[in-house]
Amino acid sequence: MARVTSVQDVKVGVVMGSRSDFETMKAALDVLGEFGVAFEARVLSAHRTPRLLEAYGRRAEEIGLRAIIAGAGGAAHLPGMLAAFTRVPVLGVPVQSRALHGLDSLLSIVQMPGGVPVATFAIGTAGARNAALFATAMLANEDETVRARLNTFRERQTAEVLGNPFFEGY
Ligand code: RP5
Repeated sequence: MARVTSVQDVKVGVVMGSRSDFETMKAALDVLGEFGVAFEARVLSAHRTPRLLEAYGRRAEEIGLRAIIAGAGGAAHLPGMLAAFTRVPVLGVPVQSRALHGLDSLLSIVQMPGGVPVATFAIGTAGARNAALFATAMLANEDETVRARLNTFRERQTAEVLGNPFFEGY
């Protein structure tokens, strides 16, 4: 995991609406750790801790966050409300809900009114992973080390697919 020596080092904030989102959002933390991107992670709820959410949004720019990854499920207002409080780009991850399999989360996050953007990713762990890769790509624009790591990752991923054998006989 990325080592953080002071709050000023933190580049990406990862927030989730409930502890129950951790299983999904862990995928984002793993990717950031893999690329050596310094992050902070916490539970923050649009409905259960609205004042804390506002404070987090207002502080985001001040501490130099380059992106906030926000995961929530069901009536998933966390990413949108954060975007209302900060100009720091918000990357929304719809967590899979039990009742509607995450379609509710996806629509709650993606259907923002014009003027308050949230970049919305796939439902579940693929979305959490991709949100972290996206944040890493944003940081790669300003950080040579992160850029090199991302290039290596992409090359390896391609090589793995090309290295797959044909399924002979099928
Ligand atoms: C949302 O409600 C959370 O993001 C979570 O996905 C969902 C359910 O939360 P719990 O009842 O499990 O705490 O706010």
